[in-house]
Amino acid sequence: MSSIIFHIENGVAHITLNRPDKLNAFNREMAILLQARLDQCASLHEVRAVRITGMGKAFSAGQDLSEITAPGGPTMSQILSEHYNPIVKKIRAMAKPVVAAVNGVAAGAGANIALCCDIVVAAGSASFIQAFSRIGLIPDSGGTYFLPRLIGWQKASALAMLGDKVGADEAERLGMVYKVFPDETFVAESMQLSERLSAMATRSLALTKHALSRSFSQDLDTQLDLEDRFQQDAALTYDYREGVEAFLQKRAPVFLGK
Ligand code: T3D
Repeated sequence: MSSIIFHIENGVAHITLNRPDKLNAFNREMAILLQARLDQCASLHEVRAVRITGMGKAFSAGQDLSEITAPGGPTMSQILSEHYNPIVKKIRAMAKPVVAAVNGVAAGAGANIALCCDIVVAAGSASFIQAFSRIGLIPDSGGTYFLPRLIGWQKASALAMLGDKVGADEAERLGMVYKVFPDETFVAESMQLSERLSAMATRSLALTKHALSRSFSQDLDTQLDLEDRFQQDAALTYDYREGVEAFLQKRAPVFLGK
């Protein structure tokens, strides 16, 4: 069985991290396979949203710590430059919404890969741990970038330094998570949300994603100019014409992602 399970349904690419015996901890194979699947998602027109989740009771326990101590295991530099950094960059560059459906514990790089997604939803029993400080490391996989932006400097400092476990409800309250669904309905509700995104005007969602990403490093004037350019781009799409026409005809729009 592959360490990444992949299928496409109703416009959604479902990516499942599949090393349940290791709480879906990342080894080199899983990281490289995930990158290949993300590339596929980016290039296939039929994929209009991506949902990433974990098999079994965890989302991901981060780096497989047995791999780094094994003879011939990847070096620290390889782990970041060849495994996690490309994953985070591919998720952020993807011109489609990426949903992290956090089904259980998300620790270390597993937590930060979830947090770099566009929308993070969690099962009631899920939790997040910046586990790095517990083993003498610093948050990687974008943790020092996304965490303070999501929850503010103070909370980010405390969680990164103390490595405390944050339950799903607290993660929602802090702003790490968009919504928490009860365990019993989590799969259905997180799939529904992903399918809702896949039926929307894909180009407008991509432009929204990129505009929001840029907003943290630009002043207001520059951001207003960017919105002007991006809006003109969105206005050239079939989906924009369809959205306006459907509104005027008092019917539901049928967006085609073009
Ligand atoms: O060199 C580098 O490391 C650079 C890369 C950095 C990126 C990172 O992600 S660093 C952070 C790495 N992750 C961690 O430190 C988390 C380690 N895991 C835990 O703290 C706990 O397992 C959890 C809090 C995630 C879950 O706790 P619990 O009690 O639900 O499960 P458990 O009993 O600890 O784990 C279940 C099994 O999964 C167990 O194996 P066993 O005893 O049943 O054979 C455990 O060893 C294994 N496991 C859990 N996490 C990892 C792991 N095996 C390898 N690597 C793991 N990260």
